[in-house]
Amino acid sequence: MGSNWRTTVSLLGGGAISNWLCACLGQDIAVTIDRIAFRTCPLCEAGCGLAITVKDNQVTHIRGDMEDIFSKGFICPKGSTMKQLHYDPDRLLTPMIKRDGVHVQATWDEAWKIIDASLNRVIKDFGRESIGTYLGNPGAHNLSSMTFNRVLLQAIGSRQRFSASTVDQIPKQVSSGLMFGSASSVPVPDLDRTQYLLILGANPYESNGSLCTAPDFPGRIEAMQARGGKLVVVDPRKSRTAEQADEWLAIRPGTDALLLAAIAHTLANDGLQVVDERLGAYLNGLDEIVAALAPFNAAAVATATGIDEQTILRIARELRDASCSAVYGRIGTCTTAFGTTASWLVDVVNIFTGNLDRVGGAMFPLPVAGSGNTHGEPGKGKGFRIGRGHSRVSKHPEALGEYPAAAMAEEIETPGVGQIRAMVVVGGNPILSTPNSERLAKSFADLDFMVSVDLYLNETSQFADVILPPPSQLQRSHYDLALLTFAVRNVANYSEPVLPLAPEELDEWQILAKLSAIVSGLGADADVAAIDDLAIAGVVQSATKDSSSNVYGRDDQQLIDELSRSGRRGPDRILDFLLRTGPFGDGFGSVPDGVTLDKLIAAPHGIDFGALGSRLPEVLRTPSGKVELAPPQLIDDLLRLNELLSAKIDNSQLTLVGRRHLRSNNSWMHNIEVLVKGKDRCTLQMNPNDASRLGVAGDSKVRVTSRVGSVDAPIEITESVRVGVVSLPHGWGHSMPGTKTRVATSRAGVNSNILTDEKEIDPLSGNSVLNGIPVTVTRIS
Ligand SMILES: Nc1nc2c(c(=O)[nH]1)N[C@H]1C(S)=C(S)[C@@H](COP(=O)(O)OP(=O)(O)OC[C@H]3O[C@@H](n4cnc5c(=O)[nH]c(N)nc54)[C@H](O)[C@@H]3O)O[C@H]1N2
Ligand SMILES: Nc1nc2c(c(=O)[nH]1)N[C@H]1C(S)=C(S)[C@@H](COP(=O)(O)OP(=O)(O)OC[C@H]3O[C@@H](n4cnc5c(=O)[nH]c(N)nc54)[C@H](O)[C@@H]3O)O[C@H]1N2
Ligand code: SF4
Ligand SMILES: [Mo]
Repeated sequence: MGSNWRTTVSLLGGGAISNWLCACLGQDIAVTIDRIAFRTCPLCEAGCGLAITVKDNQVTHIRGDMEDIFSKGFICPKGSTMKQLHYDPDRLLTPMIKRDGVHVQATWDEAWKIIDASLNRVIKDFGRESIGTYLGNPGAHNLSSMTFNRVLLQAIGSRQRFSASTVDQIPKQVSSGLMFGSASSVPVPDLDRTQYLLILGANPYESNGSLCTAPDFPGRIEAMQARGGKLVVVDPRKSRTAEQADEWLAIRPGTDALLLAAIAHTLANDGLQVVDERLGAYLNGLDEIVAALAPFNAAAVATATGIDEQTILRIARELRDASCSAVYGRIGTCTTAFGTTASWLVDVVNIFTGNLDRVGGAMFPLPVAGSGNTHGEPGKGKGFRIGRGHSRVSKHPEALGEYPAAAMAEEIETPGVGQIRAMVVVGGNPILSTPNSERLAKSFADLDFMVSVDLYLNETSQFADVILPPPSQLQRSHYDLALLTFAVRNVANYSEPVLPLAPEELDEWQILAKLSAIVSGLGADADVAAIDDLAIAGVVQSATKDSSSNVYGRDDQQLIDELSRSGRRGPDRILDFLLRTGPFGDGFGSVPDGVTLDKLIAAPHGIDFGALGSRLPEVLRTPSGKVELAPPQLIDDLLRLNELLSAKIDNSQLTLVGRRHLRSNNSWMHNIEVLVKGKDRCTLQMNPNDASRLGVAGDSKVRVTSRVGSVDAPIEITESVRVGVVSLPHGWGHSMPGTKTRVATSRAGVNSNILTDEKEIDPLSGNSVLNGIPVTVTRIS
């Protein structure tokens, strides 16, 4: 498979691209260019289009693709660093195996043999439940993982499943599942048309947005303000997004659910006329929720949230009275003890203002491929459940087929049937990303066996007996199967690989398929084609059996043959099927103008299927066919929330929150010099009032201590954090021995998850509490 060079070279003869190139690069450089490849950036959720200049099969430049239908040339400083990432001398190119405690290069054959012997020995001695898995965040941006991680989990056959979801967005998926019947049905703010946006605990000026795919999120916010719209940001820090806001509300960490409950209460108390008019027909449980909200009036929550009564009443009414409005909550609302309840209340407020499923409000995307809410009977379904099983040690309920990442250490440490003896980690760095990292690191050191599929020898993969390196981001095809399901427009972009695989390299899906074959007992020499054929057969079968699918009743083998005629295998073949059977698909001929992978390949800047449209009630998959406003688990959780109202506030207690920086990406892009150079970013931010109370000066180093651990960090005194709040970014702490990330190690910083507490979780979703950690700060002399 090549990349898009033929299309682009022909465009270079004239037209927009060549003009742009000449303007950007100068005529003389432009003429020596071999090709420009177009590729969606997979680093964060924004999915910006990149234009990648390749000379003699070497990437020379990366810029924003001006013609990308969604991002229109926008990129952030990370986008162009796919080049540095690809050429990073520390990136692993061969498997690594641990010999006498040291990682050495190995061949694939050696690696497979060790894995075959060791994993299957653990399975034989202790059973499948003794294999734990942790899937990391980059998998959500990776077509190979999106299509083959599931195959691997099934092949392993253990319930000991963990992922970065439980240190991230799972509360929003659980609340969406309970309300709308599918965890895929997450409403997103209709950014380009809204006139009032209330953001809680998200900082898209640094993060570029999450569960709301919108390249150039900042530009879209500024366009809203330019057309007279208002931005209100709720955040204990004056983040860059808060700086841009028309109003900043410096909330006390962990209390967003109270604020949202009070906003909903105010709207209900005022009469809810809007709901009756527009959404009434689709709602279940309105009376229950209104009754359950009774204790949470604006006056009652003022002290706990730190936001005064009048402000709360005003914001509620502004949301209702705006021509259209949307409430959007992210990390700061999800990674708290009330993550699911806060996520639910976000949508309750959107409903109470009449703005759910409405232009300019919070809307359901209609994803072009692979969404859980575009198949099955429209408008009705089996609904969504949590707690279909419980974790072995602490009995945490299952959510979305996994257990809390916070429970990984105890599951590894605690003897008994089902104790985890071996871990398979795919694209994850839990030693820096999950709570009480020091405990987790100790437990990882005690594993009988571990495999990491990772680009780097880093804090987590250093524990692995075998590390299997996927190719770089530029050497694989791409389609944002996960993130496009949360996009503010219905769009589709496919990218072919920009650079070829080297002869000894395997694509990531081949690695995952081989691991699947090995744990299935097919041996180290197993052929991955058989696993691939099983994977496509499974996907095809579920569609041909689905009476609402455009291929319902068709012959499976005939469809597979048609898909395979192109020579495609692996993720691309599966993607073609998902596109063709999706809401815009060609249905294998039944919809002649419908989309196929070939059509996407012919459109290297993507295809725009338009602005979001109304999807109620078709989007619902609840048994009632209604929006469940008052799921019992969530109504019950309001009792727990009520306790927060009366909790005593200790004004001398400091509370730790996190933050992100535009030039970072969780834990793993700190090995790119251009991104980390400049002044130290891993500082503990503290308000001047707290600093003077504690006697710390601007050049001090301080020790931050929580229930579980302690780290030393330089202080940064700033008005941008609320009094009583300190902030330390996550993803740093690259000083562990045994790693090989030389740039990162030279600017190691400290790991904020040494401070976060694995015992503190949102009981409904199992999500970790990563914000609002009680800490003490002392000066180090
Ligand atoms: N540059 C960059 N971009 C990224 C990432 C990255 O690491 N770096 N990571 C990517 C990933 S995986 C994700 S999930 C997204 C996350 O994207 P966002 O959700 O936008 O995440 P953050 O930038 O961490 O913003 C969270 C905000 O919540 C605030 N906060 C903390 N506690 C509370 C609280 O109790 N209440 C309220 N209201 N606010 C609180 C913090 O101060 C912070 O400003 O970003 C993605 N994009
Ligand atoms: N305190 C605190 N902790 C947090 C957060 C926070 O806000 N505060 N945010 C949380 C969030 S939102 C998230 S998503 C998690 C992230 O948690 P993780 O997913 O565990 O961590 P990442 O830093 O994303 O590390 C990803 C790993 O994947 C590797 N990698 C990169 N690309 C690929 C690839 O294409 N294939 C493979 N196989 N490997 C690859 C990298 O080298 C790295 O080792 O962190 C969470 N942790
Ligand atoms: S905003 Fe995200 S997707 Fe866009 S260039 Fe930056 S890292 Fe890539
Ligand atoms: Mo995340």
